Amino acid sequence: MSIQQIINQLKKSNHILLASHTNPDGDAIGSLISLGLALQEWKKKIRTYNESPIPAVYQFLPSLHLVHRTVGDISEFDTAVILDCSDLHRIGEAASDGAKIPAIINIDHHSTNTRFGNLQYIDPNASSTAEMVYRLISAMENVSIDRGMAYSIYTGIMADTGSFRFANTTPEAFDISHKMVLLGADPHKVAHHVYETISLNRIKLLNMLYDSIELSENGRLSIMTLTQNMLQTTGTIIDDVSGLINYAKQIENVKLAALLFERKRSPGKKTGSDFHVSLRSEGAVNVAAIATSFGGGGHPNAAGFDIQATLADLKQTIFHFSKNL
Ligand SMILES: [Mn+2]
Repeated sequence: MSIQQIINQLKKSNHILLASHTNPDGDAIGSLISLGLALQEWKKKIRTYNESPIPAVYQFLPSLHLVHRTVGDISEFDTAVILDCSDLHRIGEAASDGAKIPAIINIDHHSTNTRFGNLQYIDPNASSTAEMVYRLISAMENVSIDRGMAYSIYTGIMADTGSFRFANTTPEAFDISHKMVLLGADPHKVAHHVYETISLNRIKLLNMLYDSIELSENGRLSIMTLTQNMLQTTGTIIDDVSGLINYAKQIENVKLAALLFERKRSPGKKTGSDFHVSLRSEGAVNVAAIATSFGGGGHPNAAGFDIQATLADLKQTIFHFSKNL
């Protein structure tokens, strides 16, 4: 699928819905805003959508007011662009209605992408969806990347590469970031907002999260647990799960880290709660394969899935994977 085919579709579209995954990270937000701004340059009628609140650390991004938490009347859209989602369902509750939009463009860098939609632009070698959006915008006539787009693209790449530390930190990631800095994105400002601003309540939550860490017998698997009770006690809302799990992964000798996030507490103890499980690994340990076996997806070293279980059962299931490490 060529970028040009996507550009042709966008050109003939009148009303475009742009959406990225729930519980958005920097890449989901950055790619959403930057492409939205570029399409506005084309004088297209757009609606940028994300079901979840934007995490506090990303509130500094220019043009964040563009992002709505409702889709509005779905029949008004002739085209949808789905960003950073391995599956259409990742956009949340709007997915079933969204599937009815006549043209669906799927732009993503997850190797587990299900290739949904009418037009796909999938590149597992891209550092981030923001990098792919950069390539797309660069190919759009009469659009020049302004400061707002530069901030969004830079933040997307920085977030998905873990500040240029992860294995997806490619020459292209640096090259595009360099260009974005020249166009006005201030790396210190981004880092300050994303990493150096933290509330006391958040510190208290981190304290509980550290305390929740358990190691497998061989010390190679770590589990961190985040419950609704912890959020309530500390008065925090969950925004960036992807950032939290790194604490469990940093532990010496740990090859696989899991964050068990209790999304919704179940009323009855027997049925368990709704959990989102985030997985991170080192080297050859493929967590995308584990996540896929539970109906989820992701990258070889960063993946996740949803499951309904009791916390005790879920821990046992996850600890089982330590035997192969
Ligand atoms: Mn991404």
